[in-house]
Amino acid sequence: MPDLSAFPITRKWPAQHPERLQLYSLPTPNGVKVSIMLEEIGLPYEVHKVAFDANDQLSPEFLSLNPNNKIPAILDPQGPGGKTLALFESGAILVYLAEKTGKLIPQDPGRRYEALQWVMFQMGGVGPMFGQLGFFHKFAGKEYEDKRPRDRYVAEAKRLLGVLDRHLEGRAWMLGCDYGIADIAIFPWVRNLVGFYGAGDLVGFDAFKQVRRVLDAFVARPAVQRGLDIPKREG
Ligand SMILES: N[C@@H](CCC(=O)N[C@@H](CS)C(=O)NCC(=O)O)C(=O)O
Repeated sequence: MPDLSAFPITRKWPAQHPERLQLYSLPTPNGVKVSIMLEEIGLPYEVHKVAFDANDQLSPEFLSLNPNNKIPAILDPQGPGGKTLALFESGAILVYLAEKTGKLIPQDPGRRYEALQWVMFQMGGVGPMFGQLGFFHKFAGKEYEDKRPRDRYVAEAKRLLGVLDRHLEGRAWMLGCDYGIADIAIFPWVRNLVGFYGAGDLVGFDAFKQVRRVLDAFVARPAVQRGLDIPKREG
């Protein structure tokens, strides 16, 4: 049985199954990337809720695993070389899990870089830009009189949706026939933009027909449905 006691995070969130991968998360667009991935690949894991309303992400125990105070983060007791691996940043976790299991990433080296390219596109573009749009449209930033910051992120979100829409023309998923980590990185953010942020009209989402088609196919996957609610919301 692996001993995780050297990891201070396990003092606040004790592992009931220390032999399993430990996930520290919430069902946000970054959090669900990892729960969806784990549901898709069928790797046993134990999930721990990091409650933002209690500022759990700022606790010393959480910061010991991710000094950047953001979910998701993992501890994998069966990491490389049989050692426990602590990891944060959802993109890095997706790549790690895909390579660990040989699932949802192409084995062909060129295609593998294509998958990484789209994961980076999400991490550096879609996530940060849609996130800022959410701030200026739904959260505190909506009170700002000056609408230029909001409009800047609306324009950038539209541009990114256009890139995706043109790329998805004639493709089932980001890499064509092969569903994988690029889709798992991107589509929780698209869903959040039109769902939780309620920004569909603002970005003219109806015009992005290919993005809509793939979003619908993504959300219809049983593993995605399960992953979107992990850890379970209360009520
Ligand atoms: N680049 C990071 C971003 C993670 C991130 O922004 N997580 C948000 C939730 S979606 C968070 O933990 N926010 C808490 C905070 O900022 O205090 C990743 O992809 O893992």
